[in-house]
Amino acid sequence: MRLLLILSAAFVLAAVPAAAQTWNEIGDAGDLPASAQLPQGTGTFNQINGTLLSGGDADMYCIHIPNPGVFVATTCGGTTADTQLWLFDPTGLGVTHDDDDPGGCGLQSSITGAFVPGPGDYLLAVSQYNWDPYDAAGNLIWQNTPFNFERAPDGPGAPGPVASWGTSGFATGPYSIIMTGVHFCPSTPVEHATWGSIKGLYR
Ligand SMILES: [Ca+2]
Ligand SMILES: [Ca+2]
Ligand SMILES: [Ca+2]
Repeated sequence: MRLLLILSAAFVLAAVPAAAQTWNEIGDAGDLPASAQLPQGTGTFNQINGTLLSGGDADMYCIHIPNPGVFVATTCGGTTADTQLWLFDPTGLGVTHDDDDPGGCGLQSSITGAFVPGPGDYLLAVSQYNWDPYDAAGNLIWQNTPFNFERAPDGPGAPGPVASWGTSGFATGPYSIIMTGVHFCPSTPVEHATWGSIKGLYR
């Protein structure tokens, strides 16, 4: 009986790594392509867990979208914080954004593949309201309103890549981003040459 228990425990422990398709933020994820975290794993990628820090925080992660038609990322049910979700291409150009869920879950956020141009590696960012991405000239890449519509970049900074974030952040605390139609990025994402600092963590 005792041996059986030990064997059972060993089996459970062995099964955990294979079942875990979650990434837990390490330290504070960066907010720009050069400092984004590169989650480590293979195959389906279901969830990111992290924390929004006080004073203004955005956390950016690499995700792979194999089929934009089924892509969804949401913080509905994943936090009580007033979040914003953002998707950028690997160079930092804006793809899509939502502040408050169009489906009405509340102040949490949901984005889909509606504006994703094709399969590939993308940068998914979460921030608190109202911590927003700016281009190099200090222009908003997305307008603040309407709050509850998913939108492609529609601000004066829409043509340029994200260069900074601002200017006031309110909500803080833990979050989970629940994802559908997402895989882990490869260890060397396509069109991206600045992952070295993150990869270095795992050597
Ligand atoms: Ca951060
Ligand atoms: Ca929100
Ligand atoms: Ca905003």
